[in-house]
Amino acid sequence: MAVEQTLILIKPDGLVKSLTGNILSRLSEAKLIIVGSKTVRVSRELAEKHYKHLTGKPFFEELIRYIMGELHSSNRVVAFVYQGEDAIKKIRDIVGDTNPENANPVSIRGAYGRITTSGVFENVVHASSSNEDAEIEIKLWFKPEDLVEDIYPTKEITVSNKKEIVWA
Ligand code: DAT
Ligand code: MG
Repeated sequence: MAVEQTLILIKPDGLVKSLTGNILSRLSEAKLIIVGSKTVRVSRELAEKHYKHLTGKPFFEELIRYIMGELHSSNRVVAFVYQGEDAIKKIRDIVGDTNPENANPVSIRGAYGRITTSGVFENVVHASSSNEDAEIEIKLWFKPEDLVEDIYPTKEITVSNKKEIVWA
């Protein structure tokens, strides 16, 4: 079995329901290591890139509003990169089925997810579903310097006239 990386997001419903600790406890059963973590404000651009594969679906706009926190007055998610043997499947098993009504009741989505009356799957967490998706998603949410391991090739570039915010 190969060492893999996977992106986990604690979505706005997970945060407003104060489930971070519970979710991390469940995920720790996979015995993987965390190589990056951050709290991220989710812009529409980031949301649309993350869910690019679902563009055109009838639920797309609500899904974007959900991940942006517009359904929960919380414009952030907490993102993690987990690494280890067979990480993607191990995490997906703990996370459960996409539809929280179908998810195993002991999975995170089965225990804490719900479907709203307007049909949004509020399923608490995101987890990458393949190596290809994991690479695209990790590169979207994290910069190389945010991770404590060099998991993908990097290059050095020189950016001039770039404004940067530093501590005052
Ligand atoms: P997953 O998050 O399990 O990888 P996905 O990538 O197919 O599932 O879809 C991304 C999100 O879109 C999912 O977490 C919830 C939402 N979604 C998917 N199918 C849906 C549907 N039929 N109705 C409402 N929301 C849906
Ligand atoms: Mg997916």
